[in-house]
This record gives sequence, C-alpha cells and structure tokens, in this order.
Amino acid sequence: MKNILLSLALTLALMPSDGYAKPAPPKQRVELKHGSHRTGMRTDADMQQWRDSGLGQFIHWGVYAVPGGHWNGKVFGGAGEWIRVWNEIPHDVYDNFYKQFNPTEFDAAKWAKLAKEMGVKYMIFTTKHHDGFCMWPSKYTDYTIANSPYKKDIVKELVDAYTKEGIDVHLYFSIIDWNHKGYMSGTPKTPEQKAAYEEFKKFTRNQLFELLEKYPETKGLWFDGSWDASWKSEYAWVDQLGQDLRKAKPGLIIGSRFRADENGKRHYDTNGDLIDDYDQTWERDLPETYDQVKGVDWDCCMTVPENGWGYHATWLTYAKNSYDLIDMIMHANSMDGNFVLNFGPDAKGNIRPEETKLAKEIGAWMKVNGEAVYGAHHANLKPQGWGYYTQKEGKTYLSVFNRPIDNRVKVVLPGSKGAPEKAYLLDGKTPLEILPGGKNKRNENIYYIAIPQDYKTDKPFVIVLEGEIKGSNKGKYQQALT
Ligand code: JFZ
Repeated sequence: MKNILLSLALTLALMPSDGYAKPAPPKQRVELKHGSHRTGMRTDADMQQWRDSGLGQFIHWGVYAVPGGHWNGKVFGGAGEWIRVWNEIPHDVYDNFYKQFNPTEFDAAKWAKLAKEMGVKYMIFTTKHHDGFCMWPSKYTDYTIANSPYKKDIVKELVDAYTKEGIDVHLYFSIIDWNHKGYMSGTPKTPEQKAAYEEFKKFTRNQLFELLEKYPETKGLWFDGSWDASWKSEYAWVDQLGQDLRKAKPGLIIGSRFRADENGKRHYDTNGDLIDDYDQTWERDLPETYDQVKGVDWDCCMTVPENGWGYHATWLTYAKNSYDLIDMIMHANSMDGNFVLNFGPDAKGNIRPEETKLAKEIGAWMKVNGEAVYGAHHANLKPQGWGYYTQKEGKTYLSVFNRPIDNRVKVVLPGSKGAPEKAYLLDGKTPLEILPGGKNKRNENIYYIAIPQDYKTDKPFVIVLEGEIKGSNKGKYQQALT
C-alpha cells in the first residue's frame, strides 16, 4: 500500500503542474511572437470535419501492456502506462519488455470494425508514449516494434485498417521520451546537457516528419508531455517545428498541448488566445457550463476507469458504464466538444471484453441517435434538467437522460420567434405532441413535448424538434472569426 501511494505521488509529481485554469486575458494585449497565430476558429474543410465528428476513439497501446499494471505479484496503483516510474520495477526490466511484446492475436481490421460499429469518426493512436517505445519502425532509434518479436509495423496496420473503414487517424506523440539519452525534463544547464538536448530535439523533429511521411493519411498530431521546462524553453524552435509540420501536411490538426508561448504559457497564450487548433485541456473532465468554453474547438478524452490509459489487468476503481459514457458524449457535444473514449488493449492484441461491450452498447445507441451528435453543435438554449440540447440545420435535438415523471419534456425558448413545428423520437420516428406551456415572466415561450406513457426504454432517448428555433448557433463561427 505504501508503495502504491509512493508511486502515485511520484506519478503526480511528474505530471504537469501548471493546471488547467484558463487565464483571464490581460487588460492590455501584449505583442507575442510565439503566441496564437490565428484569430478565431479554423474554417477549412479538414477542421470542419474534425469539429463535426462528435465521437472519437483513443488507443493507448505499447509495451506497458506486457506487465499490465502487475509486477512480481504486486499491483501498481497508478495508470498502467506509467508503471515504469514505480519503484517496484527496475528500469532495465521495463526497458526489456519489448522483447516479449508479441501481440499474435492483434487484428487491426477487427479493431477498426469495432470502432466503426461504435460510431467513431476518428481514432488517436499512441505511436510513442513516455517510455519512448515506437510502435512503428522508426529509423532514428532501435527501440521500436521492428526489434520486438512481432516485427510488423503496427502504426501502418492501424492506419490502413481505420482508413479503410472511413475513420480518420490522428497520431499521439509524446514529447517525453524516457528512452532517449538526450531527453531531460528540466532545462539543460551544462554544455554537455545542452548538446544532448539538441540531439533530442533533432531526433524528435525527425520522428515527426518520418510519421507524416510514412502515414500520409494522418489528419492530426495529438501531442503529450509538453509541460516539461526543457520543451517550454524551446518555444521558438517548437513554434517553427509546428509551422514546418503544417507546411509538410496542409490541413494538419494540432491541439493546444504542443507548445508554449515566450512566457511559458500553455494552451492559452499570454493574451488568453488559444494556441493551435483546439483546446486539449478537457482531459477526463467536462465543462460544467458553456461559459467555460472559450469560443474554441475542444476535445474531452476519457478513460473507462477513473484514470489509466494503457492496459491494466486489474481496474482498481469504478469503471464507467455505457450510460455514463453516452451522457458524456452528449454533454461534450452540447458544448461543442468532441468526446474521445480511450481503449487500452492487452499485450496479445485484444481489446478487453469490458471495452468491447462498451463500444457495442455505445454503437447501438449511436445507430439510432447519432444524428444528434454528428455535425450537431451547441444550441444556445437554456439547459433543462432532463438532459442536453444539440442543434443543426433547422433541427434541435433533446437528449433525454432524466425522463420527467409526468412524461412532459420542458423546452424554454427565448423571444417571440422560434416555435417548434414538429416533434418526434429518433427511436422509431414516433411523432410527439407539442403542448403549449405559456410564457414565463421573462417573456420566454414554454413548450412541453409529450412522451407517450407507453414508450418504454431503459436508455436515454432523443427528441427532434423541427423548426427554426432561436438560439441556433448559425453564425457563431463567423462571429468567432472577427
Ligand atoms: C497524459 C499522459 O501522461 C497519460 O499517460 C495519457 O497518455 C494522457 C492522455 O496524457 O496524462 C496527462 C496529461 C496532462 C494532465 C493529466 C494527465 N494534466 O495536465 O492534467
């Protein structure tokens, strides 16, 4: 127990400490060379496709799947992919796990089919996590899949299989690399350290271009580990690297966890403007109110257990069920974010049964109700206790998680304009009655949508309202451009 606590403390100590609080913009804007390079959201087709995705899949897979959170009869209390920091396990033991990494049951097509069934539009794959092990045969290091008994290029297998299913692929890449001699988390001080870190920078840059070259289908890079003081102090070089990557791959999508500005500010620069294309700070967390979303694109990546991304044979905490996750999908989408669910396959190459079950259950729900997710965005209507609004093209979606006891779903619409013309359930397209509810003191119009008493379901369900309903987010992106 003491060891578990110790390693937990260690894990936390190694994690970013600058928190996720969005800075209040300064009263006076300052001139920045390496802050945000764009005002407002990206409006190009690649970004629009990402924005309309709604649901994504994260896959954390690497040699940490070999111990799977266990070593020497003891259980690691932290995230499976962080087991190398555990005192119980010597580094040289961990660094030799790749010799046992032979996922003979891995079938990329099977994973991609499951993802398709779940209804995800894109997938993020860990090409290299903090341990430095490359899931592709990088020519810049020997610590790669090519030197494992498996030998084959896992990144390629996945890129091909997912692309075939029409699912976009984004590549996760850790700036932290515990395997590279020149890597350090603090700023290099001595000439030797500086020279070593220069080597590491070159190596990192080479690997990134290698990935884009080898996997031209790549839609985006999902960076991680950029909280290191060393990386932050290289803000000018990192900024240039980002621009060069974008040049090499027009349309490339990069989130806010890549670089800092010249004052060490991450995610949002000194002026409070988002750095790069979308806000990556909603990790295992969702905004409580829409105000917390700073008018930017964002994603929420989520683990099934409380924490832990890579395979851990023993989940020690509560594991979310599909109801919890569907709630989060709608929560994120109602606030303009993409929801990305993590999977941690085992060392044989199998997606664990718990996760397979969740993917299928989510998929079954998305099949009926996906219209409320794909291409649907924030509706700018007052949230009600029954659930979440999303909206697109003259349709407003009410995802009902808490069915009112009187079977009337309340809708409060501002102003005089915007009455719902038609209502129906996405489930079976059952038409629903719209009952007038008068006006409140704020002069808002109230409607009740009647759910038939005999409509039985044990799942959340979606009501569609047709009609031009005020609160539509049309024009919002345009506004953001100013
Ligand atoms: C990082 C990794 O350390 C982790 O293993 C996983 O890959 C996850 C997706 O990303 O974990 C983080 C990163 C940032 C914070 C917390 C966990 N943070 O800033 O709070």
